[in-house]
Amino acid sequence: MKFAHLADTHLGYRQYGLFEREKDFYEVFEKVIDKIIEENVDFVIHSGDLFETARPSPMALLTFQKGLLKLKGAGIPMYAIAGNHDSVMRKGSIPPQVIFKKLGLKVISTINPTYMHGDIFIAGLPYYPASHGKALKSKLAELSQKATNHDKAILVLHQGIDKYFGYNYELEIGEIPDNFDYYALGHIHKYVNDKFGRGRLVYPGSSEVWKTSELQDYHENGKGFVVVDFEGSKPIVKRVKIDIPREFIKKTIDYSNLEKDISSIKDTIKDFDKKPILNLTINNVESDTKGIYDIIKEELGDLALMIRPSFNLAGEEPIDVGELTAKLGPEKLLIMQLEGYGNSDVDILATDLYKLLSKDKFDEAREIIAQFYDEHYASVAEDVEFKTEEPPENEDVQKTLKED
Ligand SMILES: [Mn+2]
Repeated sequence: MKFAHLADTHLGYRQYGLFEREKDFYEVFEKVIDKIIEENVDFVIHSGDLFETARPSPMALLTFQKGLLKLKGAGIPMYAIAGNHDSVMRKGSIPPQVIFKKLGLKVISTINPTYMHGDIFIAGLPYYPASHGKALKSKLAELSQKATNHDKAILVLHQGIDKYFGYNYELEIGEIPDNFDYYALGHIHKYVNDKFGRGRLVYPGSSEVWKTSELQDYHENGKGFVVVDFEGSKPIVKRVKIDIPREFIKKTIDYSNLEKDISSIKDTIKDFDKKPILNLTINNVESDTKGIYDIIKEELGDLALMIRPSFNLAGEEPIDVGELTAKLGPEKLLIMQLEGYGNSDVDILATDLYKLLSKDKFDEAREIIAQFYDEHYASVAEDVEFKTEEPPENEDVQKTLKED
């Protein structure tokens, strides 16, 4: 018995506001599906953040549908939970994964937290925010209790664990039940493969570079998924790397050597199949940063998908790109600045607000803020209700969740 485990595919993510980057994420997902079929596994587990948002675009939905049907054609079912990106923490809301139940997707939810695959017990939960830690821990205790009846058990979660994620975690390693053989985690975008419980705990990492801070892990571990051999007494985990479609190039150049350094970068990237993302640091800049940016753009602009420069003035502490990037235009600049936030819903909110407010449309601006608040933070106001962990009131929703 073999299975594939992947997570954090973030379909629909438009990095830097570029459609090319959105397509890169789709392309890598298609490669993952093909590779999974090649690996001849019995089933697949997706540990959340399948989509970038809880309201994916038709193209993101279709990309997943195509992959799911391909797996189905090969006789490989998929089990999936919702992550923090593809769920809305609101009573009665359902994640986009539910759309695909009729196509065979086995959604692991609070209503349907367990499945049997042959004699393998598969249990899991969707993402729980730290504010619902109590509910999460009591659900985990229930699942752990049920796992005692089975020889082989898998726990599927989309959570940060303190041991691997220094900040913003929802669980401490000691709070995770230790009677499972494999822990199929999602949420942390770097690759983690650790000994835990009766076997292994794995974060396969994101399938594409979702944030530039993931580059170091990408260069060390690559991006991809894992194949788990579940035959023996201990699971055997094999890392399967998938090439991402486009390179990220990071270079430091010196102002005094500008021409030579630029032409060496030109030589490096001129034959690339796909234009790379160029992260450039220019040291010892005297003044005219705009002039330098113009030269870089002139020389490298056609060879790179995006150039992200930062300038360090001679004899001074590093400075931000500042007014220089203003020539990119306010919308692109906004999205670049928000990259660290890593949430394209916020990108959309910011650019929509920019458009409305620059035309003094205050009422419409207020309305989209209220809508955003409702969708992302209303759970805080409904905390008490959510904590009771009752199924959603709406009967239709309940029926959808219960159906197989
Ligand atoms: Mn994620």
